[in-house]
Amino acid sequence: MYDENNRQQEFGRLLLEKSPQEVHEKLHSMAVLMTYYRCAVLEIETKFKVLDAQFSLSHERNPIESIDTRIKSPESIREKVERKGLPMTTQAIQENINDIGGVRVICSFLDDIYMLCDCLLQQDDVRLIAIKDYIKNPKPNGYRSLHLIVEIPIFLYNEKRMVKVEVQLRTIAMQSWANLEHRLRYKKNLPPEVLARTADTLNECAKMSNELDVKMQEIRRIIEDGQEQSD
Ligand code: 0O2
Repeated sequence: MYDENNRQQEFGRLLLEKSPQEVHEKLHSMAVLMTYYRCAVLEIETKFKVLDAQFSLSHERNPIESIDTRIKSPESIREKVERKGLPMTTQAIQENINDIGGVRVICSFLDDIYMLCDCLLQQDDVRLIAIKDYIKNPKPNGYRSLHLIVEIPIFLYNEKRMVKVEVQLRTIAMQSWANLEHRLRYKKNLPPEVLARTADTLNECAKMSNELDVKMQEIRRIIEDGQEQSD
């Protein structure tokens, strides 16, 4: 880990050494890196689309409501690199920032989240780096979602590269809560008293959205059981 001194030295050195050629090279290497993440995100998105299509053929229903993909913005990468006290180099970024490529999968039901997670992790080109289960262990503010950091190969014309992608799996109810919370409070630097005044209600809403997920799951189980009996 770089400390503040190292970081300042690095910035100083860059300023002194910076020539148009160097700036061009730095920008180019960053653009190349972002292309790798874009390819990896495409690969993961396709894997989920394939699972959804296959599941819809065999079970006549789609476990996935929608898939969003994103590449972290340069400002957001810089903010995270600085927060972690790292140098702004492509190597440090690749080794330490795991969520540059992001895939968010919105599922119909709670069970679908874990089913899709298992299906993805069973694939032999997918390596699990980390898992955070904010569904079983919600964040103190109520945030729920299943987060995976996975590494997959991308095949370029002259090489194979391993690239990390963050996958977030959540239900429609979790997505609605997270969207609104993101808009209202997430990283907003609000005064502590405002955070305190809204915390309980926000948590209550998270619990209600969890109840909704559990009840909808139960309704689906009853319907599926009923269908099996009538077949
Ligand atoms: P944005 O704006 O959505 O891109 P780490 O990567 O382990 O060093 P980090 O990034 O805090 O630490 O990991 P974590 O906890 O897994 O969170 C990553 C992402 O989850 C966030 O990305 C959000 O998308 C989402 N998230 C986490 N906590 C919350 C929350 O309390 N509310 C909402 N709405 N979303 C949350 P970014 O890059 O922080 O933000």
